[in-house]
Amino acid sequence: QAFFKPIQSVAPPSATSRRTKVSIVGAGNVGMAIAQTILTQDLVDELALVDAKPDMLRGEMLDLQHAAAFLPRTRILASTDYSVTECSDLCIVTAGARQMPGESRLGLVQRNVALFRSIIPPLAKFSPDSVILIVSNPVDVLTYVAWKLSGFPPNRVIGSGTNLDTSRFQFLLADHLDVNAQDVQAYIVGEHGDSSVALWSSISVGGVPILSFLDKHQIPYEKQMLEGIHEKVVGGAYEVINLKGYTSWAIGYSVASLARCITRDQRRIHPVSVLARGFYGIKDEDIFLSLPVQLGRSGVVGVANVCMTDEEAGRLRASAEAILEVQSQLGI
Ligand code: 6V0
Repeated sequence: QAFFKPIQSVAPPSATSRRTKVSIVGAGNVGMAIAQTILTQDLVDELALVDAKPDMLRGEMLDLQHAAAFLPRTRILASTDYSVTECSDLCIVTAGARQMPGESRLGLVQRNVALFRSIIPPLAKFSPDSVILIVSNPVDVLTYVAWKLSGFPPNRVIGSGTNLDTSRFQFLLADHLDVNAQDVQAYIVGEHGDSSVALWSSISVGGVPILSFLDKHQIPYEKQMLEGIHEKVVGGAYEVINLKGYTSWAIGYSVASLARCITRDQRRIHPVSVLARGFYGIKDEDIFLSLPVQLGRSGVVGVANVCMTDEEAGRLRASAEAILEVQSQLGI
């Protein structure tokens, strides 16, 4: 109860206005970068944080709450108890074990699957109508795991996938062509990471299809140069991790852009990890990988029919195989 009322009530506040709530599980480097970007962009009415470390979590919550005078009004909650996430529109998962020295990729995945068994069912229970967005790595396999553990329809379980790889790609292309990255239409699809696929044939800048323009005007370009740009995209995360220990700002903006599209029903196209069965020649397997999809309040609204060359489609299938190899050993 307030000790003094500075405002004299005239009418009760509207009870009918729709409130938007986002929850983030994992308040580490990535989770907090996402939280801070979402707050500064005025995307939600309520933001809930969950982590296994109660003191650090409370510290992060207070630190953000203390910025209230400089931020749009947002209720910030935090708890180790999942009831704090109740009635979320979007649940973002960044909690994850880190690779230990000498540990295989599969070993890491198996530890993360065990972690997800304690995270996904309570999220699904407290927000049965939400969209679940996985960021923890390996993101494609863990999105599949989250889909299985949640019991949600596939349109409501997505992974941040190659949304970040695509942004790195657009940055490098924009730098190379000396244009604004927002004018570069280009996608990286497939696995988030080593076997990702750059869709060179569909790149355009300001409506100019780049490769067919070069071909038409017989301007020579080196395929090696293109491969070099893709290699920089794949190596981008490793480089940042080697230099500063983790990545945070770009993934924060990348996931906030997805949160905006979903909570505001923006229907924009983002390359994110989705159930790929039935698309681009991926036939029988329940695997998640990134395709350019249209996102809205209900999650995945549709999948874009991008024209791929035979080579690009072949690379996408190879990327699917790489994911399936890990996934098939999980026994989930
Ligand atoms: P971090 O800083 O170690 O944060 C992880 C957080 O998870 C910590 O605060 C832990 O306490 C918490 N946590 C661990 N177990 C649990 C649990 N059972 N319940 C609740 N919280 C728990 O790691 P960081 O934030 O740097 O990275 C998080 C994950 O994001 C990792 O898996 C990264 O590999 C992944 N990234 C994914 C990216 C993508 O593009 N998909 C990009 C960057 C990082």
